[in-house]
Amino acid sequence: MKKAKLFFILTLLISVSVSAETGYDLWLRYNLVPNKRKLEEYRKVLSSIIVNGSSSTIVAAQAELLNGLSGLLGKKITISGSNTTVGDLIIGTNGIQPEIKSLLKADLAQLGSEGFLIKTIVRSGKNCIVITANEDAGVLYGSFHLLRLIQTGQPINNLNIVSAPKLKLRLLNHWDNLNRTVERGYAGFSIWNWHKLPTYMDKRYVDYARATASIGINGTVLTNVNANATVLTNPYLEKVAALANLFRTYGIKVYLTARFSAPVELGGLKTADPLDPEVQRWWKEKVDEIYKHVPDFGGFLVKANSEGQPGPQNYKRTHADGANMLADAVAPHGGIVMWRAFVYSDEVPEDRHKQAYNEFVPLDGKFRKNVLVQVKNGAIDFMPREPFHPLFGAMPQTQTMMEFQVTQEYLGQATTLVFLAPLFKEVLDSDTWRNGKGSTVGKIINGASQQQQLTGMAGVANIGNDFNWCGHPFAQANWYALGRLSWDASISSEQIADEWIRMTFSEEPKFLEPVKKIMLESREMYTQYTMPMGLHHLITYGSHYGPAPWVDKGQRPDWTNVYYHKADSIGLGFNRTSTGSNALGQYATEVQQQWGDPNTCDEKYLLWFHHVPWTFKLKSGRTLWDELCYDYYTGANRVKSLQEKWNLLKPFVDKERFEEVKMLLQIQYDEAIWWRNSCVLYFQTFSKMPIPAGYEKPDKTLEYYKSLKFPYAP
Ligand code: GCW
Repeated sequence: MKKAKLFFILTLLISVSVSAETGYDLWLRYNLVPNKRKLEEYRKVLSSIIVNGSSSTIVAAQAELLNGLSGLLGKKITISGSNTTVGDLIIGTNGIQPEIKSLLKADLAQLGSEGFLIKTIVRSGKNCIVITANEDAGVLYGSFHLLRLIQTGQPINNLNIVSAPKLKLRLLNHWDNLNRTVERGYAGFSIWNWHKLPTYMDKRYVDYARATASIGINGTVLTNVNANATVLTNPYLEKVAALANLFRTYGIKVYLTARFSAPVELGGLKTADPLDPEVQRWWKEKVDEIYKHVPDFGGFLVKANSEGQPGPQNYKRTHADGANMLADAVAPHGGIVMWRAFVYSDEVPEDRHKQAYNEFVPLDGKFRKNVLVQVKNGAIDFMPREPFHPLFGAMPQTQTMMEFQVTQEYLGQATTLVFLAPLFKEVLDSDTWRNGKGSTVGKIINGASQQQQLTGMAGVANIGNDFNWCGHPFAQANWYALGRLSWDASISSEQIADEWIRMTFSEEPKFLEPVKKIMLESREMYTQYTMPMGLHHLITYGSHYGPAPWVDKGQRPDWTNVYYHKADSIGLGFNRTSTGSNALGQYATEVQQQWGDPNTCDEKYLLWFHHVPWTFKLKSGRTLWDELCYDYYTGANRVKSLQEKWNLLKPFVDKERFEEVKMLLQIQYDEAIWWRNSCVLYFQTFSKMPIPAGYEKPDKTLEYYKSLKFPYAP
């Protein structure tokens, strides 16, 4: 009795001590370090900063440290110029005293242009921390890293950190339109206020840049790949320049999407044929104009001849012809072209899975040095789980880069808690076997298993003008994860979750540990009740919100769902083996062996690669039909227990975010039941088998689920 009372009072005390939060500050909250012992330690180590240099980047690093440290340590931090010789923290590049520089010479040599060094050294008998780099951006990254160490409760007494990014291009791709709608955006409207730019600079731009730089992202593609040529006109280039000027400070380069038909639409030419000299001249002049506005413009991202976008094939030219024409235009300025491999045609009666490979492999070796082919993680389209894209490693003479989707188009949009680091890592760690065992996708794209001068990873952003940026409070973790993994793909999902929770919510173990578990299992959970055993593409037509396995009509067959699940009286799944579409044949032999036999294929890909009879026995001993029901019911039940787990965490989280997540979990649960019931009822019309005993029967009919309409889903 007494104990219970004490617990109640303690709970109350903790809950009043957590202050109101909107989520706007993301992982850069800089609240007072809650652990008294650690706080004392940090306070002892840090009181003053010596700042060398006055570039805007160094000034930004200084501002971040000042703001961050004074918040975290709850004390005033003094800043002095480089003429002071003794301080607790020394930051800078060139201005750093020569004797310190020579001490760190060997480390500096490993850093490249963006890496950083954080080291404890002794100066005049006193310990001090140095953050240095070869370029100022490195100092900014290092400053964020030091803050992260404190935010996550790490010791900072004896630091020796040498960190350099493994990939050169670490980008966000915004699918943002000029009218501020965001394609597949679930967090409000675009943060780019094109109408008010360039004169009105929203404070959000600075906070976006801070958050983005804090996780090592160094580029942003501002506009949708379904491109609008207007962004290439002078008034818009002025707006782009304003953003680029701001982002430069944070080491972030600006890129644009190029609409392939722009020479016709803007230039009044009769053609956009990439081999036409007039067209080439138009692009060269356009590019020169862009560089006048943005001298360090990064280059173009292009979606061509895909889903109705114009491209070189309109003129019987290849993707290489198109990419190279643009590459030649940007090359003199040091720009690059990222040419997307997300192509498939409804005129080709071939499994959509195979089309990108079929189109691109013959072009291997034909792209210019400043071109990267940007490949989605899987061959269909950002499903909750896909085997890695067969193009990785299949173009040894071509630089390929990764495209992940951070926005949760097929993963419950902004009403579902899904932590994506495990998805990203699953793909990066997949072995392509292209150059023998261990040539993982991660090593292909970082140039370790295949020669690549340019390397990169992009994530389709989940950012909008919602107060908390990403719609769902936990969706922020996916933006965070993309950045951390693009810097270093070897970081574990667990570490990323751990850091993010500590920085975004709390270090309290009673909160941290359960939330980490929730995050780490969230993607498996979602996959279990939306794409069991690799069953894919069952979403509503157009909005991609919720289940609709019955969709059998659409603008093109591969936009329907029956195309993918192939349910019939015999069984379920897409036969992609040699007796079917043989998409499997596009992988290395070892991979084919891994997935080729339904009896040995990893069950998470079973229905991705095989059409399997309803009576087929799974490892669990259950038949396919029973296993399907098991997955739908178990997955949905897991959401229920997720709700229960979250409810127990109330004492450790601010009221605002607690309630927000609680409400969203209720939506997620309702959606899980919707997935379960509609899919089980629908597939039952083929299996003709009963829902196994012990499972509650759906309370609504299949007709009811089929009748649901969502005309205003985002
Ligand atoms: O995932 C699909 C989306 C489209 C998107 C396309 C692409 C930008 O449904 O909205 O268009 O992929 O990646 O190009």
